[in-house]
Amino acid sequence: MTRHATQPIDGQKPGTSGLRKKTRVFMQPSYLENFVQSTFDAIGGVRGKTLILGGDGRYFGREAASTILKMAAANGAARVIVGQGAWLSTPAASNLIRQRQADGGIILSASHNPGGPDEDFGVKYNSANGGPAPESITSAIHKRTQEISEYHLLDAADPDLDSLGETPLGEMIVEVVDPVSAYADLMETIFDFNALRDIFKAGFRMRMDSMCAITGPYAVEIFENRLGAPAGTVTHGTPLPDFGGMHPDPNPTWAHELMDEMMGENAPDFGAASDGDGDRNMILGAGTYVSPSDSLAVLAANAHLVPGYKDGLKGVARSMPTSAAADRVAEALGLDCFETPTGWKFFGNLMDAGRVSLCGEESFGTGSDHVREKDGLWAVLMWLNILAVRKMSVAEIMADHFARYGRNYYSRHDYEALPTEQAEAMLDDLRSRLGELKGTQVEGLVVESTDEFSYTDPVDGSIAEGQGFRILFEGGSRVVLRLSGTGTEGATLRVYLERYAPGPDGLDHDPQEALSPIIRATEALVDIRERTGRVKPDVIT
Ligand code: VG1
Ligand code: CO
Repeated sequence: MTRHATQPIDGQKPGTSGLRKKTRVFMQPSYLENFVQSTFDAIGGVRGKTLILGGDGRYFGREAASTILKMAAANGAARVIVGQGAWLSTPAASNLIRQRQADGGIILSASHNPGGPDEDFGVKYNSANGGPAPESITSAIHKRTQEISEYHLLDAADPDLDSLGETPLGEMIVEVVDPVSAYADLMETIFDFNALRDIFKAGFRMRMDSMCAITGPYAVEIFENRLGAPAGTVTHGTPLPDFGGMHPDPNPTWAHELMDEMMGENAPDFGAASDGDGDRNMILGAGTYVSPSDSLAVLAANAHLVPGYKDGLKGVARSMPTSAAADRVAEALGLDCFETPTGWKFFGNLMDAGRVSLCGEESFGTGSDHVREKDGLWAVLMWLNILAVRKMSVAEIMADHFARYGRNYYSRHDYEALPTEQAEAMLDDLRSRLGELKGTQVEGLVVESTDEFSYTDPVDGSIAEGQGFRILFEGGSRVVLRLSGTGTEGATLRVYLERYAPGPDGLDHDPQEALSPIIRATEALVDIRERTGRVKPDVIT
């Protein structure tokens, strides 16, 4: 018996990055099965296909992987390549899809959301290019979840996910691979590992906080084993089902242990952290925090120093709420610069078409066309390689960058778990007033223009509407507001604040202070605190 009758389940609509729900929701009978079968159906079935499967090691990942393998077998798949222990970081999964020329892959992760029976789980489908499925596919999946009547699942024992090698599961081959080696090999083709070995030999000190999530084994292999960094360079390096209670979101709030060390006495030269599934990164120097938007700009300006990009970049892309710091570099280098909606899936077409090689988001995501996902450890290696070549500290590189290009002061304020109706009403109200705001004087600023961001993909012409509200002030400051598409509880309002300082003066202010007129103006225009009853944001990055 491989056919199982089922009924549609409400709410299986993929968000910014796959379907994310409370783990217990995913553990309900048929919940995972419905979504996976709908995914298979929406991509025209998996008969004869090869898929990649793995996740970030969070609670329920192993069980989910077993179920998906039995479903793939019952649906006629030829082969599923799965990371040992059902582990694969998101960029490593993307790499395997491409390297093994698979038809697609399934990633089990809720990324930066906490894990455990009472926390979050997620499932995401990636296409044959290695990138997150575009909206055409995610909407087809959602549509299918609303009409599904049966799923297929092989009646078999749970497959062995721990022994490397091939085993049959029904007619299908399950191939268990080392999750780390192919990815680490790829990194060796991009970066100057000899130069990196030399700086560690000379005493360069680094701290990599893997936050008890998936990058631990990758980071130990790359930094400690292959590059010779001392043991203990990687902290929280063992992936745990509940991330040891950590919230694996690499930002100053959640990676506070690393922050304390990097801002304290005798700090290491360089610090970094990554998220649950290994696609995000935070970059720090001794006493220095690098905002993700600035990190993207620095990588764009220095990429040619890294062997993998020695011939220069094809172009740069950033998500709309990301600061324009990268645009200034692109302009100086004569590169195209694209502005996409939030979510990595919007970069795929640009990379496939060879129009960009570097992409980034303000949410601690940076990556290149070496895979089709953002890539945390890749970003760390980019920085290391640039530091090794320029022989400067992180603080010196930042000061030099700002002196050359000016500084885009930037911050994101998140108001989490708001009642959904309240948050939606607040933004609906803003939408209705948006046209009238032009010319408004508020807190010493004048509103220059407003709009709701809509994106037309330059490659396939597809349109994504309603991607966030933009209020631009005279003089180049702006605020962007949008609701998160990755949360599992109520609504999260994200407020993105930006102000440009051309220099040479005023380049080393505290960002919250530099942005305070825009923060006050936003409050006056949108009334966030009044309407939500919150006195301050939950998370400031
Ligand atoms: C957030 C970020 C977005 C990122 C997405 C997935 O989405 O803002 O930039 O691509 O998470 O990242 P949202 O809709 O909550 O703002 V990951 O590392 O969680 O896959
Ligand atoms: Co992630």
